[in-house]
Amino acid sequence: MPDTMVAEKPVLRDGVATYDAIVIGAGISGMFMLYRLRELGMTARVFEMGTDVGGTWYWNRYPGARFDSESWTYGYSFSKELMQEWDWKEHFSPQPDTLEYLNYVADKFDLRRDMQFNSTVNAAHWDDEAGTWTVTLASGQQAKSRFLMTAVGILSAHTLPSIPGRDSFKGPAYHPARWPKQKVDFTGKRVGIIGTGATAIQAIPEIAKECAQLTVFQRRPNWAAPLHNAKISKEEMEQIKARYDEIYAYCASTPMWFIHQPDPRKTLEVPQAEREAFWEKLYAEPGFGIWLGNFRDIGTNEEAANALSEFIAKKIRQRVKDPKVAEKLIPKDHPFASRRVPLESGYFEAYNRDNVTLVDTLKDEPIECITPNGVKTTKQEYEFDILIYATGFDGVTGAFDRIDIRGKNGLRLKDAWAESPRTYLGMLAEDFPNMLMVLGPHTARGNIPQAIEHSVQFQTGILRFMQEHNYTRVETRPELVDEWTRTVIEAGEKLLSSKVDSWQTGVNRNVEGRQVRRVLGYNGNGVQFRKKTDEVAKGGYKEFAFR
Ligand code: NA7
Repeated sequence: MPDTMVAEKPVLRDGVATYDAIVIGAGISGMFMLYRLRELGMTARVFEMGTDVGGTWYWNRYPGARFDSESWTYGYSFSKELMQEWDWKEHFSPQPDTLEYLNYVADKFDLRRDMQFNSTVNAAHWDDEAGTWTVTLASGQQAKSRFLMTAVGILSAHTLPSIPGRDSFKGPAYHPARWPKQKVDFTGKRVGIIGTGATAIQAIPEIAKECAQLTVFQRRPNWAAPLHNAKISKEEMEQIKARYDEIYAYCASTPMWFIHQPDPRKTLEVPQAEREAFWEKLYAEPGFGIWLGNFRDIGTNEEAANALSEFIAKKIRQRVKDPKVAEKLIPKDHPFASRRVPLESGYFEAYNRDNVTLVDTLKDEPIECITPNGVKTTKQEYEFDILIYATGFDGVTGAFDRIDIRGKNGLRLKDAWAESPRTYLGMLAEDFPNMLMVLGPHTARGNIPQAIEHSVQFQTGILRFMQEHNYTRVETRPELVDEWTRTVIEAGEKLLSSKVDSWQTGVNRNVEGRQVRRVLGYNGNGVQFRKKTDEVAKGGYKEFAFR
């Protein structure tokens, strides 16, 4: 067994702390990765930009932030004890409860002792001769390791809008992913919010309740459906706990690892009245059923998707009193479910309030600039006390791009992936030895914590295999990277979502070089993905090259 894989304390080499593994990020991924690395007897250091654990749930503290996936499918499943100890309070957990849960996990497994906070990783460079990664923090501190684990999240690189004068606003301006820890008081305030994605759709109804006036600047509307959240009673939680094995096994048997299974029927084969009744039922149910439990072809057949879109549009028209506002809120450029569907709690009703105004910046009033007082459109200047840029993220690859990651021969990851990521199973990137990516591009996602657990299990399986065989280096095989990249691209081709601009297709007009669609995830069936990774593991990881 190589010495670096049994040490209990970091070794000092040339005055630099050297670990078996360095993990970037202390969110759901980094926390579980650390737990597993310890099980393998490896020394590890987690570097985290924030001041504590939680990742997405640490940063996104904006009003209304919560899961729109069922809480009881979204926790860790690696510890039965933890599952039995933790009581979810709501079916769709609000951010403060989720952060409390992650703190509970960190305390229970004493994770913080191997974590360093306030530590932004600026660079990670591979030394091919030494077989080590050197990580440099923003502070200049360096550390070395044999393995580099990226646990950087798929929606962590937030982006501000590229609008002239953006920084000139004299009041407080917030991005929801950098929301302050102390409560923002909206009482009596005039608030402007730019963006109408999943984040804004959660935040708008909450802010509207508190502020004097809320003006929403919408570029393109998004489809959304009701969340139908509810509290979980003690008895209900006991029943959930008794069924955890069944719940998680069921999730693993669905294409996206959620509790929702697509209906095997094709939309247009079902008589219209029956179809509408089915949609009524899904619309009235909690969670992603309307998206993931719908007819199996809504994501691939345009006619089917249009029929469903018409049904949802009817709902919006019923819920929004002013027909002109309702029409503005109905997307016309993409069908329902072709972008990630936000689930909402009173979003459409918020526009029935006297203190909420919708500004259509695409057709009616393009934004010209941000001014010291607010937002200036082609028609008028709006004055605000608080401005919110709910303008999203540079999805999936954005967090990688922000770190100067260099592999063999000084190759920059950002350059290597300029056109398309190149990975095997999304776990390892070509030419980046010993860099294991939790939720890297081209991997299966769906239910994020379940995808994380699967990814970490697979990767720590590789590490265990290496320990058993005295290997110190793992790499991809180029021909299999070609094959996997083709598989991923082909799996996305038939999807309507591939034809629509969104963070999922890698488009973000606020980021240079992000105007062209790319395939960023494996959009095939998650069950097949599990089968594939299980086969690779059982077959002795022959698809990877070891030394
Ligand atoms: P999204 O879903 O990417 O939404 C960002 C929103 O911001 C979207 O409505 C954009 O309009 C809008 N936007 C972005 N830049 C601008 C500029 N420059 N001017 C006007 N409007 C702009 O991000 P979210 O944070 O809401 O959600 C991200 C994910 O988090 C979500 O999918 C869930 O998985 C959780 P556009 O549509 O581009 O016209």
